[in-house]
Amino acid sequence: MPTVDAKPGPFTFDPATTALLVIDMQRDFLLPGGFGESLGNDVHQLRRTIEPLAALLAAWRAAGLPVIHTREGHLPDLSDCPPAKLARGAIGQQGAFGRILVRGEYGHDIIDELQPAGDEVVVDKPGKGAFYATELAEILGKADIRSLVVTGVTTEVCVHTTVREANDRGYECLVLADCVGSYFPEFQRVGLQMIAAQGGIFGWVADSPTLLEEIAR
Ligand code: C5J
Repeated sequence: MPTVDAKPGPFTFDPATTALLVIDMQRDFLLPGGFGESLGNDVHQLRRTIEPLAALLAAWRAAGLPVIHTREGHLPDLSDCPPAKLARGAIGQQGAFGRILVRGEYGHDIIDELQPAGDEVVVDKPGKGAFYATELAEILGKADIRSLVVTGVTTEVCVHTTVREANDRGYECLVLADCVGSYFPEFQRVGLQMIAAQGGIFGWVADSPTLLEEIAR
C-alpha cells in the first residue's frame, strides 16, 4: 500500500478507497480584486497553492483516482444562509465578480486553473464544513471512500472544519501543506500544527511532492 512520509507519522492509504478533496478554490477567495482581497487580505497567500494543486490534480486524474470539489455559497434568495452568517458577512452583496458567494455568479465558481473535469463531483455547501447540509457523506459512502487527501482554502476555516467533520465520521485525512492556504501565515502554521498534534488528533500533514512520488510508483 502507498505510504507517505507525513506528520505525525507515515500515512498509508488504499488508492481504491481514497479521494482528493479540493475545497473552495473559488474566484471570490482567490482572485485579485475579489471578495477576499476586498476584506484587506493578501490573496497571494492563497494563490501559492494553485501551482502545486494543479500538478497534483493532473497526477491524480492520470492515475484515475476520484476528485471531489467543493464551493462555499448560497442560493440566490439566500434562504440557506443562517441569519448570523448574513449579519456578519457580505454574502449576497454585489462584488467585483457578481453577488458574493452566491451560486451561479462568476465569483462563486472555481478558478480557471482548477476547473473540475467532466466527471468530477462538485459539492455546493452553505457552511464552512463540507459535510454540513450537503450530500458529501452519501457520495463518499456510495464510492466506499475511507481516506481523503485534503487541499484548498482556507486552512483554518473551511479546510479545518471539513477535516474535523471528516475525522469525527471516521475518515483518515491527509492534509497537504503546500496545497492549502490561509490569508494569515500564522494561522497557516498553527492550523497545520493542530491537525498533526497529539499523535494526529485530526489527521496527517505532508507536502504534495511526497504524495506525487507515491502516485508515480
Ligand atoms: C472562508 C473558506 N474563509 N472557504 N471560507 O470564509 O475557508
